[in-house]
Amino acid sequence: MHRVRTVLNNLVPLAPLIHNAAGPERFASWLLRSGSECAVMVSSTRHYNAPVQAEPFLNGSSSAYVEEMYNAWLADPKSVHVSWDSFFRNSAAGAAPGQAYQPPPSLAIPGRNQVPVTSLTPYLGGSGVPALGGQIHEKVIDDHLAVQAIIRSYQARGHLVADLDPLGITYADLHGTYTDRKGAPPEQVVRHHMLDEADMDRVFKLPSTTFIGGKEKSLSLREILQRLETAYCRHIGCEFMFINSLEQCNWIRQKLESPGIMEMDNDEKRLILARLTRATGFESFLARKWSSEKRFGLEGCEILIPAMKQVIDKSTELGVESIVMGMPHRGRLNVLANVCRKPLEQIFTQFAALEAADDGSGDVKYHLGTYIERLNRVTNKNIRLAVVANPSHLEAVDPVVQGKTRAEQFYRGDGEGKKVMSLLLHGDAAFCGQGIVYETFHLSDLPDYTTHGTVHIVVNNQIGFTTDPRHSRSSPYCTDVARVVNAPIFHVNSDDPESVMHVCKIAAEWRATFHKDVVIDIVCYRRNGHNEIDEPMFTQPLMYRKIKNTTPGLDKYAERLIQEGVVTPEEVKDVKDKYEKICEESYVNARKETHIKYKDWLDSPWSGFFEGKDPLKVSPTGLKEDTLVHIGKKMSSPPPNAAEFIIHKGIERILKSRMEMVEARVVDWALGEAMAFGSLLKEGIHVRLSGQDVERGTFSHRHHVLHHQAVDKATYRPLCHLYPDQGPYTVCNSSLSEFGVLGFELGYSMTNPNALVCWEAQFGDFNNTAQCIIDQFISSGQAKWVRQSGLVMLLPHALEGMGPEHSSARLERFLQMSSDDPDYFPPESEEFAVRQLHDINWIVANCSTPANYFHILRRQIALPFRKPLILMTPKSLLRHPEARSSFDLMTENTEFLRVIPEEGVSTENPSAVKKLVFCSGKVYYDLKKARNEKNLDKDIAIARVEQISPFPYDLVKKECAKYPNAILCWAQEEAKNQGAWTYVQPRFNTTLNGSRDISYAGRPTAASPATGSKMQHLRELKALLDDAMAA
Ligand SMILES: Cc1ncc(C[n+]2csc(CCOP(=O)(O)OP(=O)(O)O)c2C)c(N)n1
Ligand SMILES: [Mg+2]
Repeated sequence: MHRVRTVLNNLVPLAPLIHNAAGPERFASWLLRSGSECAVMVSSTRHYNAPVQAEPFLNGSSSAYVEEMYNAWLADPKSVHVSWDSFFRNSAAGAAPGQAYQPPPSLAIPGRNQVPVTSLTPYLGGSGVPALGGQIHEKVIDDHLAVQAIIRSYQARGHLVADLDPLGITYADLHGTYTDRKGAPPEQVVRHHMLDEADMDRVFKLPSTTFIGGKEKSLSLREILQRLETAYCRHIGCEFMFINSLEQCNWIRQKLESPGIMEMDNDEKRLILARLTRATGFESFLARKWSSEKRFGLEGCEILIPAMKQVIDKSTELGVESIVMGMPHRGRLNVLANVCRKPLEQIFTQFAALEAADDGSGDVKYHLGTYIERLNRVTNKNIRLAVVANPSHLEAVDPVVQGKTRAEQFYRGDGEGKKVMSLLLHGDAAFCGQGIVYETFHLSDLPDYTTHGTVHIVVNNQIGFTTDPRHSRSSPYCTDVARVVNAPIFHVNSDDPESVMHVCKIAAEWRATFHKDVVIDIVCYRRNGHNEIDEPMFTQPLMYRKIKNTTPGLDKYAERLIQEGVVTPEEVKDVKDKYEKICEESYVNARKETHIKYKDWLDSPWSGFFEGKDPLKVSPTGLKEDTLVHIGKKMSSPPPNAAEFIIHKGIERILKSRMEMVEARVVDWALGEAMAFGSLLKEGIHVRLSGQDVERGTFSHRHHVLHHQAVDKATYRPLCHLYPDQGPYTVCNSSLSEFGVLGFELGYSMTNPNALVCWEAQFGDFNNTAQCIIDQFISSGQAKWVRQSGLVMLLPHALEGMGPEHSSARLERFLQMSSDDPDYFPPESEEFAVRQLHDINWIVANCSTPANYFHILRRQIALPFRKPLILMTPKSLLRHPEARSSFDLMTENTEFLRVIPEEGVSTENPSAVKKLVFCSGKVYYDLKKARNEKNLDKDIAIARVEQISPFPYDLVKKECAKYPNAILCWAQEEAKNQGAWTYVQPRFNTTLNGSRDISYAGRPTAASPATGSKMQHLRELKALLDDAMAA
């Protein structure tokens, strides 16, 4: 809240200047406050000062029209006819009488709530403004225009002087110093206005753009100003006039301006007090019992709890049944206790140093998630609340929450978001500092990503750790990022609980009405340091001196309600004591616990999924040939209404070649993928493929959406029309975001285990802009939060002479984060493979055939548990004539091959084989070609490690044993410090147990993933192939 002065300096208010001999006046100063205290004061830059009486059209009822025109012109000069534009411009520039006029368009019929200026004549008596012969004096018009502009000023900029900050340091600008300016808005807010005290009791017609009149169509200027001050300049500051929809602007005006709109009955007030008491009591209880524990308490913003409950109550009342929440550390335990009503025992046991009863590494208490189904006592409806577990990385959970919400809406058939909604909480510093917030906002209105409106609440304690807003943002408000999606933003003073409740109610109603995002910015403070053992006076001495002298919000509100006679002091105490007793009892029970259970903190339970399943049994992934043929043909056929649906000639060719493949019983990469997706759809599994340009495929190979060449938006998605009762298929081009979209898909994958959710990077290397989702959620999510995900990351990867970028998906990083032990060869058994998969954090693979790609995708669903799959995918192999697979490798009794052994002539006499080369991915085809060219087919065997992690120790051992006299080599196209080498080397050593060595053939170490020179690329490739083929 340190931004007001800066903003006001930049204000360009639009009120007309009306001449007055007394000179410019600040009228709010003579109305509402004394001395220099003033409300919005406008410095006019546009002068509507042509002597309008000289204009022949400015008389009678046309004045109302002119008034509307002028108002519209002020808002946007292009919104009016050019003749009006030129008239107002000329007039503002001071054109001589009669000169500004150009013939206007025909007069419009006066709209609802419009009153001809002539009808005001009776009101004008006292003000000495005569109406002569049916013609209104120009002052009447000017004064009405002025009043209208004033109203608009309040609506647009009233928030700048609203009393929003409980500390009263609001009025320091971003680069100023802290001073006690409470109640004293800056002098710079000047309205050069020529209406004077004598005008205050004149009555003005109200325009249709305000609701301050209630049923009244006109009010005195004094009353107008009073009501505008009440609506816009007290404890609520609303930014909404940038919203492009008139309907939405009017909706908000009505919610803020209607007389008496904020009135509450005593029961409502008592409810707020009770909730505030619990929120405050919870923190002070923890502070007393565990004074030296970090908990990131809510002190200074306890109102958050009643606020969230208000949003939930109202939303439930409006039909919502499930709320998915994401939030940072601040106040999280309080939210779990008092919003979700998580048993206090479970929270308190987290403070004791107890053993965990289940597997996993767990997480600190203020990161854990939760899931609760309970009765909402206010609305008497059942409601599901989930708080999604999150890492320390602020805001990273935002897109995850959105994905989870979207998935829940999808499975419930809630296409408009009426039943499921998301609620996101933010800190002020993180909300404006983290780019993921922007990425998440940009998903909010995309057809395949929208959650139909999110309520955002910012705990704006005016500090981030030790940094105050003067050093943490350049925007006036911490919430400005929300303006990009036209979300209304309600700033509200945390010390006025009723105002907070009012904006929460509006926010819930806004979401239910328009299904768009909305932001509540609770301006508050942080009573303690960043955490409870942190000293804030080191860095914010003035602010914290102020905080020390600030009465806690609960005490202020209790006092107020006592004064109003709503409660007695005894009642206040009673509510406090009761909650204290509840906490004490839970504390006693918690002390009896001997273990903590991570499962108590699961945010996405998959009820029924694991029950009755053999945890080590994988269903078959091979298919009946009929199914392959059926899907293959569908993927090769034009839309059923082919006669009307014009497809591109190139697509016709692709479909034809697909059909030829089906007839020849082979698949290429794209067809193999379609077989995997299609067959899962046949089994009722939902498949979702999301990422940049995935519909066509970056490399123009997929074509899952065919476009009518003559009709906009007419498309055909073959995979949606395979079987009448198939699972739903979603393929969607995403916004150009990785962090946001990958997070979203991860969230989507959390809702239902029976779905194949895939995210594809445009090129694999772009995954690094989503690194936080990879590190914090995908690789470690299960260990920290006992939450599984079968998300598939498709990462185009291979060095093909395209330069440093677009070559490497950074396979080495994924492998480095794999959790299997390089020194441990697990016991060999029938279940070797599935046990390994069960125990690892994720699967990393680099397939070289379409059949293997097909199987590994299907295996994601065939597994009795879920693991993320990180898949390096090819580029040139998409069209490589050898990178095709026969149906024979996909039919029943076939499966994913973790290692593809050599199948060529060298297998005829394995003991004569001189060298066994292991490799992975596309380089196999280069090696094979080089071997053939060098006539070494009998001498060298090549084995492909398709699943790199978990490492197929058993199969690698078998391959090595097959060629007892061969030297062993690992060949890769990546640099030595990249690719799989550093991962496989120790694992080969473990496999071989010191009996044989394995050498390296590949590029030398490098800082960059690939050269930018084609020539250099080819030279390097030749060298590595020579090396791999050398004896
Ligand atoms: C991405 C990220 N960077 C840095 C941090 C370290 N950190 C933890 S809390 C915090 C300050 C957060 O300030 P704000 O968002 O205003 O929340 P508050 O603690 O004030 O409630 C910082 C910098 C983090 N958790 N995440
Ligand atoms: Mg903060």
